[in-house]
Amino acid sequence: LCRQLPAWGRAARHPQRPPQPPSLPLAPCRAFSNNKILVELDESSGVATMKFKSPPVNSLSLDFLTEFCISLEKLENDRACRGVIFTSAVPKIFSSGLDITEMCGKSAEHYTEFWRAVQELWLRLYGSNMVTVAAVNGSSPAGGCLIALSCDYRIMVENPKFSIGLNEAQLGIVAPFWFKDTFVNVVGQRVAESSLQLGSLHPAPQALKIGLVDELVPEEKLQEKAAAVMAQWLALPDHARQLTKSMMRKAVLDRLLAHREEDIQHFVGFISKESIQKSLRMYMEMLKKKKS
Ligand code: CO8
Repeated sequence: LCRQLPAWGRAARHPQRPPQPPSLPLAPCRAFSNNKILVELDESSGVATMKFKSPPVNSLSLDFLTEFCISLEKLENDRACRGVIFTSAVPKIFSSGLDITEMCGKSAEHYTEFWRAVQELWLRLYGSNMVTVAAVNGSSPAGGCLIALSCDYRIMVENPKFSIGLNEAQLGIVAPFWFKDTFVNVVGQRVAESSLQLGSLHPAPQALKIGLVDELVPEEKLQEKAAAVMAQWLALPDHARQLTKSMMRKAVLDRLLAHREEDIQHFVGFISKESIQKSLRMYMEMLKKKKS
């Protein structure tokens, strides 16, 4: 792909890099992996794939969040990388959202560290200079939905059994303002308002209808489609795309940056309440009962 791009396409993000002559051999694919995330970077296209591999449900534990942020930072600083596709290596699940066990029965210090890591993930992903595409190959509630919403483009497998949405209200908790802002920026005020109040999880066809995802594809076409979308986005000059993205997202990012400590305090106070702890315990029990 990089060979086909005009010189400005690749050079813009890193003006010091000279345009690649067409006769260069294709660069190899580099991979790095830690416990919960696998990253493969195809240097010839400049596209990395980040695969979540934390069974059973890719829940966003503190370890997962930390690995995610480190991986994203590595790619952001890698001159060979211009775009990232996010997908899951766990069948039927993209991500089950924040790991509820991280929010139950822990200390205020733990909640503080956990919430800072959640903020960090969003700040890095929503503010990324790279093109970000979510290839949603399974259910994606709450924090999983936030990851998809924070990308530039969302493609979901057309299976109506897979659902996506910010369902926090169903757990008796409230999506923070920056989850809400990200959601509104994708689906608009009216849809976000009802969807958030009802804690709706939208089956894939409905998610497409309300604009929560950009398109649906059969599972076997997902990676191919994600690569095609990525190529389309990467065909533009990086600097123009990046400045436009920043113009669209800056106000929302700045809002959290300006209130980050307050937001942590709010989360810790809220999640530490006995009534909220009780709701979360009941929800976890409900998940377990559902199985038996
Ligand atoms: N955290 C921790 N454990 C989880 C989570 C989770 N989010 N989701 C599932 N699990 C566990 C289950 O309890 C179960 O554990 P075990 O095997 O020990 O019984 C195991 O993972 C497998 O789960 P299921 O059997 O339910 O797997 P299924 O394949 O049938 O279903 C689903 C997968 C659809 C993902 C289903 O598990 C589900 O709906 N999970 C709950 C998802 C959810 O509601 N997440 C919301 C998390 S909250 C969040 O992300 C934002 C919070 C913002 C906080 C704001 C506060 C101010």
